[in-house]
Amino acid sequence: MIALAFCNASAMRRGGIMLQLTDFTGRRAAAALIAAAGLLTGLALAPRAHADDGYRLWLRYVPVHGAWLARYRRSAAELVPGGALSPTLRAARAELERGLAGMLGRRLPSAPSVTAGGAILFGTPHGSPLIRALRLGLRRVGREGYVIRTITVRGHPTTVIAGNSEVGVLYGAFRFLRQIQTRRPIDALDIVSRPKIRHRILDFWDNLDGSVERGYAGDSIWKWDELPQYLSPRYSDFARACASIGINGVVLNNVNASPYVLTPLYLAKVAALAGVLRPYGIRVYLSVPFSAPITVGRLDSADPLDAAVQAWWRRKVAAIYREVPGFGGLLMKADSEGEPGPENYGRTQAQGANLLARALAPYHGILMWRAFVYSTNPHSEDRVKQSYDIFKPLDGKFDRNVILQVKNGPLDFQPREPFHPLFGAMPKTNLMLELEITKEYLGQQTSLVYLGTLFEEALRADTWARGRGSTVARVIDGSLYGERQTGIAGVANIGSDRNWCGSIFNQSNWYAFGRLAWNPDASARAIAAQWVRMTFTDNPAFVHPVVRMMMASREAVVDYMDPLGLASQMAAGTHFGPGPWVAPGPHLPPDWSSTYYSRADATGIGFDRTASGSDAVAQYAAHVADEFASLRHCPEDLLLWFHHLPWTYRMRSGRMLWDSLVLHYARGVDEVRRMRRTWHRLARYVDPQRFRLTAAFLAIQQQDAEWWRDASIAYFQSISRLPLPAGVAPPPDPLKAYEAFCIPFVEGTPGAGPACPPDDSPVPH
Ligand code: GCW
Repeated sequence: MIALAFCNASAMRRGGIMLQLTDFTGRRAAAALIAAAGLLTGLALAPRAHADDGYRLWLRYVPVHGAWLARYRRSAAELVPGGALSPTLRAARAELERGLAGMLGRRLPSAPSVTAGGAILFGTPHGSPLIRALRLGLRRVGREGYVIRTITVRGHPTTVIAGNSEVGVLYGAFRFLRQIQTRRPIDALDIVSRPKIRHRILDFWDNLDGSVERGYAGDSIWKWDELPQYLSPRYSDFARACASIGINGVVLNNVNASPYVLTPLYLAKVAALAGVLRPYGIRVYLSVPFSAPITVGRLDSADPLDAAVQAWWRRKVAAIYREVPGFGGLLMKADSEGEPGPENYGRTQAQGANLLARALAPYHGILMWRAFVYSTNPHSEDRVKQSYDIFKPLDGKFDRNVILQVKNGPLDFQPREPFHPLFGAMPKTNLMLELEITKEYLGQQTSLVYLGTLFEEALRADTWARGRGSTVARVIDGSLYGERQTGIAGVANIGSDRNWCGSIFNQSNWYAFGRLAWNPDASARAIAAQWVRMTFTDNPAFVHPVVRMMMASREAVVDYMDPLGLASQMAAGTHFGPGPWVAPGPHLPPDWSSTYYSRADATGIGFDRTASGSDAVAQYAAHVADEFASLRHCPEDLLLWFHHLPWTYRMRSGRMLWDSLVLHYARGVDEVRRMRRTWHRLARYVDPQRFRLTAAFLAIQQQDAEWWRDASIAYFQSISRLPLPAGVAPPPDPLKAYEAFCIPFVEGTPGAGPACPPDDSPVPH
């Protein structure tokens, strides 16, 4: 059959959206035809919406119409800067001008003082005697917070946007604009806000050669070859987007760090970037390799107790601060995945961390030391226990400017993991949370997966360290143990793609990260709704179904990839697509394989982490350990993470475990189908460009989801030997076809990708 259709899943993934004439038969053809038809119907319905390439993110500032417009115009008539315009206040003014001109359709005049109703006065009490005299109670908002209040000044109703620092004012300006973007009143404001977490950081895994490890949005946005002479306008647009959600730090380079970043050649480039980001309240940080004293400093050791090594780091850090005023500090991945570390010298992680922390301390710099430390030891009984075992005994041994950066789960950013047992277990150590915004394990660039719910789940997890309510959020915002160096990091999903994140919906994950970093108690649903309003439209006929779709999207991916607490079932290396059959081999350590985690055999499936197995449950506080260890109380969505169970085990629903597993895979695919249907109904509310991109990506996601479902069912059925539950169709291809199928190149995968011999056999359905 000749049809206008998408090409096969793999080619489509790697080639982006391709419509092409191709010759094939089968289910995919039908699906693709339906997709194409849906697309055309959608386009026919679309109004004359302007093309939008997604560059403006959630800062689109499109015109307001109707009653709101008149209302807003009354309250926004002139801009009054409170005091001299520093670069930061200038950025605030520029944003207010841009946003209000876009939304209210007129350029606001600037006035030296309040002269009319509807003035917007912005500044700090330090810069403006008028703001000082207003007694806004700014002490409550700390260094970075803000107050926005409607107040009468010289008889005129005025909006005051004030903070103790200029960056607080900038944050307030964005907050004020958001009020309009989301159609909230602005004529009687009394908003008080301050961030609950001090260091709100994006970690870029960007290499100096322009590639991005686990990046699915093109190359790095940092153009090292052009720096320091040319500063792309993208840098300041990036900074605006970050400031709009309160992000105040950026680690520029990959944790698998190149030593070159510490050389004068690159430090000059770093300084240039820092200069662009500084007015937006963003500090720059660098990842560095532990071996830098050897590779860059030509010493013969990097031993943290060696005086020459200590002196080298002191000199290097001093040079960085000379070159980059306001530099934030360093990030270190040591003793992990081949990276050197203190272990090479028989020293502890704390000795390694304190080496750098002491060099940074005179400048108030921080050292973020990653807890993602493990050795791929074939004899280790349970990889997920390693980080706790290494760090827990070191509690209290780290200097005050060290923050231990802990991934949300004990394994590695899987679609679902229990919280990392270090949270709550290190009362005498600063702990920050590391989340992955880039969707390495969640479908990468094309899948629509809103991570707000995953982040929320991680933050709300209750460690029970000091009784009920000792959530991860309380650990990292310092309210549980009173740390002052609090932090949260997200591995960025930003690249050189015009739309920044590879897809429109991936932008929501950057947004959600920033909002939750500011307030870890915020609701993922409310954040999604705000994002949709600002990114697309305020029309409830669009907002509600799209928010529903986003809220269900992460569970869908869990269902079709790793249901019931399974983890790490993907293809090795690329981390894209199913690979439940991946077993340890001469070049693959056990804990990089899938079978190590599923432990599927004739007797059943799952990893026994109770006392009869690896006893990883014992790393949690007693209440949590008991819950996870008990079959009655263990959440079913983590069941196979903690228990090895017979295929015939009865779930709470009364269903057999095997049936339940299969139904989860099917449910995940069904949800993606529903997402596609929802999207196709909404064409009339979206410009054709963003509509089409999203529609095509959802079609890809459906194919990926079916591939995951079919391959996983085929594999596990070969082990369980049980029939499929009623209503579930058998996988269309034999297991060996799925096993043989291999995608050689995947964006963002380090190296050349896995060894995939060129294969001439047909792509599985
Ligand atoms: O999940 C793994 C990724 C690696 C990454 C590592 C880490 C930067 O597959 O690409 O390396 O985590 O977090 O250090």
